[in-house]
Amino acid sequence: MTTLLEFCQRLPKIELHAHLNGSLSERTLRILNVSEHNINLYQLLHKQSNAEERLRLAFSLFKVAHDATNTIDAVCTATKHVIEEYYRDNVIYLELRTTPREESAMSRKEYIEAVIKAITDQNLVVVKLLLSINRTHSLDESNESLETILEMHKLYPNIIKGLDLSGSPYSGHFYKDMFERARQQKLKITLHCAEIVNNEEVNTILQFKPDRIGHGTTLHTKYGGSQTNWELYNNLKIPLECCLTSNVLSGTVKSFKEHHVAEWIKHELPFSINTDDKGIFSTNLSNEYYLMGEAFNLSKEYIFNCNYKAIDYSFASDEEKEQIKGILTQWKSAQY
Ligand code: 6MZ
Repeated sequence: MTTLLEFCQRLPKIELHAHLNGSLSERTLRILNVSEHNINLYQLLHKQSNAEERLRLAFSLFKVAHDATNTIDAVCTATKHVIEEYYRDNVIYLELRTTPREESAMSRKEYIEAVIKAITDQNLVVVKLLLSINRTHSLDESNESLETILEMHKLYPNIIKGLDLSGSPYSGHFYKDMFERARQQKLKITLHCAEIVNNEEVNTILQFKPDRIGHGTTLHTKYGGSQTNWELYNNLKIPLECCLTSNVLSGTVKSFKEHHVAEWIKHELPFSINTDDKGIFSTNLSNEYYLMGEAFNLSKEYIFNCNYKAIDYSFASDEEKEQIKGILTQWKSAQY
């Protein structure tokens, strides 16, 4: 009889919310020649007791990863190692997201090409790329980024599947028109939403009807959401990308047992389980399923179904979805 953790580890998994530069493990940081001093900064997150400070600290840690991936080769190496680590965790379908960056040694286009090279050079995992707009960047910078993203999407329509809005929830904007434009060009849209209480913006995001929502921590009235937004969400039933460890460690959720996914489980609303930033938060997808299972006393059957449903929320083609469902069904029948 396998334990719940073993079950979660063996399960072929679907990851829909993973930021490339938040996913660099200590091992990858060392391969990229990051100093031990900077690697040790990652441990600070576990020691900081003030919740708001923890979220801010998490955002400052991205700087370490960004400094380590400021050349074409480093971006390619980082992506390769991230994919291999997902593979070792039995992830069979991965949607990796990243913010195209312009550095002195590379353009945004070269950044995206480096990530795509690492994706196409391997055949361990089916990987799709979502490109992110950072909500804290200026409108001009974001527009420039969008131009490149749309151009690259035309070149790689089977790899680049979506546009994401991310970045520190404490500042910045949701530039609706930009996402509307991307949607018209057939990119799927996923937006970080309600990481902190911000009911006005949440309402604008819900009215926009993205294909998926990241976190949604304060959507429910119990966590500061407005009645209007919660009712609207319940009508729309947009799949939620949940990231338990990230939310607990960054302090937007008090504990695993108090995680808002409880409401999605209770009301049978659509959600997927994800890692967010497996490097920064020292986790992996097996661990995330295990933590949810433990916190809410869920059966292996429930966990299997939860992971299976994530396929439908993914941005894969219908044919790819059927193939992945086939792998899961076969795996399940081999268990009994
Ligand atoms: C919002 C997040 C995030 O894009 O350089 N990012 N944005 N909320 C979160 N929850 C904790 N975790 C990561 O990966 C790092 C970037 O992803 C976004 C931030 O903009 C961060 O700079 P990339 O690959």
